[in-house]
Amino acid sequence: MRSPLWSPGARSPDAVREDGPSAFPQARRAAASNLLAMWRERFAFLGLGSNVEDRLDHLQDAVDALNADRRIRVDAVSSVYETEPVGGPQQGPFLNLAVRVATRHAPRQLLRACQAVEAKLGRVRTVRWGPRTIDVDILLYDDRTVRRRRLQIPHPRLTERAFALIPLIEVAPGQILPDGRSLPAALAKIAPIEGVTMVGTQVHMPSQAPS
Ligand code: A4P
Ligand code: MG
Repeated sequence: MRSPLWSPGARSPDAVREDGPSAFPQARRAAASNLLAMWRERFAFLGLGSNVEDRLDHLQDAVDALNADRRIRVDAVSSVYETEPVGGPQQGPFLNLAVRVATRHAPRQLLRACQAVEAKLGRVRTVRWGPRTIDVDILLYDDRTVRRRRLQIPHPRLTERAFALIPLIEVAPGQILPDGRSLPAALAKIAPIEGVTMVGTQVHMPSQAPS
């Protein structure tokens, strides 16, 4: 039986529980944690390369897979460049690009996320610098320097490589290297540039629609 105090216009005891005094701090806590999460977002710059099978498809799939990680949001995608292989065995030309991501991963977690994308796309490591379905490298993470055995940021060979620097400059135009140099200044050091050609086709920003 309903309590004699209940009337159609009155709030049910359930309603009091749903939006009563205890729900308010919960909503505030959720909003605060969202704000904190956004506050913790950092920009990082990744270099992607592929030189086997359908290279453009691999790049697109990798960009989509990165964005599917809930702690990574792909924020900008550079043009695609066809590039002569640097180092390694004799192999076919690469397609390279760079992306800017907003991420809530710390650097080492971001490396793991990049390697998970490589694994998802079927990358098998045979020879160092050898042919690959996809390579995802962390080029820069905010303005941080990381010197660990398994992770160096900036990427240790970034400033030697036009195939990494040229797309990076597109998505990180004002970025300064931890040593204070601008990216164009680093590129000028390795001029003249050969073996890097912008191709007409593009990799698209991941669809914002939920998959
Ligand atoms: N590692 C350390 N720092 C990083 C970082 N900032 N980002 C370690 C990603 N990985 C980093 O990488 C080997 C190890 O590097 C990882 O286990 C990680 O702990 P890998 O991807 O397994 O192997 P890899 O890519 O063959 O070796 P490496 O030394 O990363 O090669 P690079 O320097 O990435 O060069 N030519 C053209 N035109 N385009 C290319 O994209 N890529 C390479 C690979 C060679 N030549 C190329 C291209
Ligand atoms: Mg690599």
